[in-house]
Amino acid sequence: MYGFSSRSIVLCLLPLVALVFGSDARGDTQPNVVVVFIDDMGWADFSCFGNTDAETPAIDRLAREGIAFEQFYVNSPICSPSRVAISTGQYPQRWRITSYLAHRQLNELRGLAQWLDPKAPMLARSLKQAGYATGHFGKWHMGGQRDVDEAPPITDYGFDTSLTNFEGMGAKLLPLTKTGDGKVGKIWGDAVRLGEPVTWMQRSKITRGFIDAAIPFMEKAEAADKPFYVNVWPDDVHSPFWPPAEEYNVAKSKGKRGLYLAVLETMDRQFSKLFSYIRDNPKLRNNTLVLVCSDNGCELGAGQAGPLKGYKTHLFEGGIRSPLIVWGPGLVATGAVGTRNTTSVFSAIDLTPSLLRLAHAKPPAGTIYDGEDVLDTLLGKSTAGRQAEIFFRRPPDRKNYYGFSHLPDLAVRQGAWKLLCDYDGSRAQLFHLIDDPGEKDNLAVDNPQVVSELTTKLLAWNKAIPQDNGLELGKQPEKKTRSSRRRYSLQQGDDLSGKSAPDYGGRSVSITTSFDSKGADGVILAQGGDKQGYALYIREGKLVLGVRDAWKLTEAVASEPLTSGIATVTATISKNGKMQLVINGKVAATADAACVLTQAGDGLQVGDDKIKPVGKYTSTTFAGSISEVKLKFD
Ligand SMILES: [Ca+2]
Ligand SMILES: [Ca+2]
Repeated sequence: MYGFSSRSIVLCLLPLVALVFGSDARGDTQPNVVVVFIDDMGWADFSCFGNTDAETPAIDRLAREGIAFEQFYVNSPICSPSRVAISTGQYPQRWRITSYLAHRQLNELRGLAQWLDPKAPMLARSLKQAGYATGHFGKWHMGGQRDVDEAPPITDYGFDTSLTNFEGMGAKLLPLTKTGDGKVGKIWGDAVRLGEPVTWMQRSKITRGFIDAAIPFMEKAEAADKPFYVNVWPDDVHSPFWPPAEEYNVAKSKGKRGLYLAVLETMDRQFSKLFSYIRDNPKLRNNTLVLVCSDNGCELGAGQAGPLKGYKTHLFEGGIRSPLIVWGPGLVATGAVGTRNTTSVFSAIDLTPSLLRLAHAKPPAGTIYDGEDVLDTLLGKSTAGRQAEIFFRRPPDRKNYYGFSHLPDLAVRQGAWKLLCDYDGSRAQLFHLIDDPGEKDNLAVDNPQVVSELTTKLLAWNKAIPQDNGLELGKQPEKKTRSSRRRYSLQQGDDLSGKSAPDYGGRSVSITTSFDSKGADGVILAQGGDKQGYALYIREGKLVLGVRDAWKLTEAVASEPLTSGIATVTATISKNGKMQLVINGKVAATADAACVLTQAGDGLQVGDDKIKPVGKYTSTTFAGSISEVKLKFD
């Protein structure tokens, strides 16, 4: 038990949790389990967690009829690793998934696996082996996204069936967007390559789409007299924010947060269908456990974390603490219904061993979970937290983020204490989270013994698990002063990255080049990635000038294919985003990106586009010959 009332904590010397299950007697009943894992929602975003700017009545009702946990953690402040933790009961570092999975090259750069190894001890597989019908409905993001299109299907991870979004293999729902003026668009269309069938739906209805697939799955399991384990993991409330078109204009007038809150309320309304389906069916009502939490903290300017410091990607509480609601009228202790648990400290890795006991299921032979069985606490029969500390490591690519710089690399929560430090134990910060949940008052200097003992444990944990490239990527760059260089003369194969990349933010761009495509598609020049940047490329024989701004790609596409021989081209982007393509002295295309260019992290390449792609290419590396490229920024 944790002694929250006392600061004299016992630093227990338990090894990194060793919870090996023996054989469990199979019980008479195996409750159904539904896990709702929301994307990027802040700790204080449900109205029952203090949001006064929006209403979440469906979720609030679950909390009133169940238990709301205030000291629950996820095991990473970012998508993919948090998903691995809740799915396996193990720290995600063990599986080398420590930041969001992206393009192959970017995954390699950060020292990540390309996808979760299907050998991981998936909760789903253990439940399936115990007789459960298992279904995953929603965002996956544990492999199969961007150009990584040969990841294993979700059904290789212990699920009987799956329906996902743009970050997973197999059947999927992809989003249509609609603004207040009725303008319809599509996003993430590239994800079609990750598997079909694809159903295009309004972005604001996709959560309902997942629920509409989950309910028949549950009905079928019921009809077959099988217990079910169902994940409903919405894209909501992750950006970009697309509330229903009829709400769009009003929400947008309130800025990013207005759009976010409209998405949050829309999600809650959609979930009421799922919760009502379970609540109103007497057979399900008393034999189903529903858990609701968020995969990581909120995006800056969107959600909120109440008193907690920091955002998504940070190891501060705002990045890793999540609301948790547990509902199950036939399972939760009667006296605990409608209560708030403000003291029990545990985390997403603890759910796997807990749910296995609930289900009378066994882990794979030889599995050692980092998680502990806290089932009695989930059901309101105990207030014990996990015994061992909870350890955290930051995503390798998030040393500086959201205006925070030089962020700590590691963190540990033990009892009331939280320690954050760098990989080598330096720059320790120590907070007493009961007195100071906002991590304002660093008590490290006054508590050298606690700092020493927690640092030792934290470094030992970090040393024992696989590393990523966080140390290298987190090295502080020398203070970057804006480059005054405005003219560049470049050759095919040039790669200007890091400090040598041209500074184009807020400037106009002029590209003058001559090349012979020899009939090949490919990139003439690209700077940036799929969030910000610009590129000149040949696609299906036609020259294209592309500008990315906040993920949105605007293209000026030449109406006619290039003729054979050398082409002389001038491509310009004005300071306010007006684009023009001139081929052999004739204006071939214009477009308006309606933006001011923003400097991107990715560098500039001639004849290629490395890391993340700016444009939509049929071929990235250019097989033709580029005789020269002149770049000018004003
Ligand atoms: Ca997320
Ligand atoms: Ca790039």
